[in-house]
Amino acid sequence: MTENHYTLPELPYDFNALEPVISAEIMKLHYTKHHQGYVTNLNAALDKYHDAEAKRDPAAMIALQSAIRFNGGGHINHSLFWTILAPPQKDPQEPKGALAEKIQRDFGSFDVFKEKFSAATLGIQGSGWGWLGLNKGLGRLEIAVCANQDPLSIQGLAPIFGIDVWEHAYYLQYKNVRADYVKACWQILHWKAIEERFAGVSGIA
Ligand code: MN3
Repeated sequence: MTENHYTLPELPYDFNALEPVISAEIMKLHYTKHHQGYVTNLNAALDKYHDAEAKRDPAAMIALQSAIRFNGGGHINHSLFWTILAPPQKDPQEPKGALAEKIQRDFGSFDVFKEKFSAATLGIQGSGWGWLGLNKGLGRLEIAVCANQDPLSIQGLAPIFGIDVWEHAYYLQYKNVRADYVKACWQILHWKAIEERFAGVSGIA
């Protein structure tokens, strides 16, 4: 069944590319240990799931669901995360075009959005992710938080960008000060890539 196995996506930059905001040490561990772990464990859980399915063993299939949710979510979230980050810019960057207009319409201004997103993300108890997502039904952007590795899609939102606030994402550098990490992350958001995600998800360019 190896032909169906997930693999670690290529990191679009070097481990040190996001310094000084995220150290090369954190990036290397995050990508080669944590993300790789989700991929390895997802593949193992899916192999067992396929066996259980072939044996028509629903109890075994149900028992595997939490591993698939956790590791599958971890793979989905990190695969997206690497693509929405870019080397820090000297000047503060903001989204442009259709995404900028939509943020202004749905939150009042970019600054208000930034404040609300940061507050929600900082407020996550334990491990999780802060997200900007598109509610396609209502046609509006929403800020949401997910526990553990739950993907945003289970809340009915299409992910535009997210910030990983698991301690593995910042502790080696920021210790317990999640607020400093989240604040610094605004310097490494790859707005062009995020604008493209928004255009792809919303159909608005
Ligand atoms: Mn992580």
